[in-house]
Amino acid sequence: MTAPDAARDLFIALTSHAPTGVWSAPGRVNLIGEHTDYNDGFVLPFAIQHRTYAAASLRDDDRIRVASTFAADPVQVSVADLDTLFPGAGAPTVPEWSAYVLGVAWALRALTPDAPGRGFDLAIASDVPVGAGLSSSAAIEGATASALNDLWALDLDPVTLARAGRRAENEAVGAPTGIMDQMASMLGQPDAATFLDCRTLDAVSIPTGFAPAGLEVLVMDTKVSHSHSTGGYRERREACERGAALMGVPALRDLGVGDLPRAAELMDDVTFRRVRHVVTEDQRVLDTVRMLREQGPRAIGDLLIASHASMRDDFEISVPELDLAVDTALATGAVGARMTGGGFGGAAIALVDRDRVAAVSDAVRHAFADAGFGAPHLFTVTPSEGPRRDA
Ligand code: GAF
Repeated sequence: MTAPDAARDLFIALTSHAPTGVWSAPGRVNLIGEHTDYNDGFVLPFAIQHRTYAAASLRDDDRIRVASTFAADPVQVSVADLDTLFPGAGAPTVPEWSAYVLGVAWALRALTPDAPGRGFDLAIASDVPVGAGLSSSAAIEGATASALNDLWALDLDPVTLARAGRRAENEAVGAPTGIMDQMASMLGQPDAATFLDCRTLDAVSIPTGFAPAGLEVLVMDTKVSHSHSTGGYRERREACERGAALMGVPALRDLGVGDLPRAAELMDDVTFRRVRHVVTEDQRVLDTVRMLREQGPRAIGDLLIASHASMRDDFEISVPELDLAVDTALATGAVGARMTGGGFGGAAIALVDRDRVAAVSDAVRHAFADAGFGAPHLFTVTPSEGPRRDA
């Protein structure tokens, strides 16, 4: 069954009637610019064809019922509960999948306190792989925000909806993430990546040119699961904040590669390497945008490779499975490859000639089997559109 049908069927099982509509939002792949978003820096993600669907209707009372194919039981609260459900950053008080939905409802209510928020029923189904670093959570947030924006007649713009999604993630779920994933999902366009300045939230659509160049983006999901509400992500963020404070700047965005020698003198080795990753990664995003514009996607391979090395050696967020996927793809002729997303598991991407996708995929499968790793999930993605109403 397709995900939109699953969302609709689940909605009918929950309510015994058809939904008013079905809304969807995509997951994302980050082409380059990792852990730069919460440093006010640059990112270049694109929305993918995998989407999360929310079938929804308003109710006549103030109850909220949310159901998901991820979970056996629906969650019920009242609209009034939203005001007290998420007191601020910390452990969620509802099951995690529902905190993404209820957190968005809460953030939208906080943004529009005078709007007459009403109860709703909402059922979620998704074909975005969960735990793969492809922003299944931002897709839930985007689908929910789009549904409520229409049902509650809020008329909010995509950037405001993205901010509400991020607020849900930070304060309802308790994951200290940046704004990249929500913006990537909200601003997705076919055949283009979103070049985002995470300080100003200025976004420019950059044609990727993958298809005309005969290239595919192969996702290599290691199936090593990760979570950004726990340890490593938060620690990396704190190291970046420490580095910025030692350099006397508001955020690492304010440093350039020319500042690195001074940074090396001022901080311990670990903090310095975290800073060096972010500063050089910001530069790689700018270089990638320039290369895409001037020479096309074949020219960005070395930047992707350098990005992976920086995450592996300086930021230390890769895992052996990600390194093996990247190394194997490159050894089998990929133009470039790197892990994508927050790290500590999840997926890597490889930019591969269309007629080499099968060979690279076979090589990665064999390398994983030889290393005794679990089988990876391999599939190609294309830059795709942002949220939409499907029915
Ligand atoms: C995760 C976060 F949600 C993003 O905000 C970003 O920091 C990313 O990790 C790393 O680039 O996806």
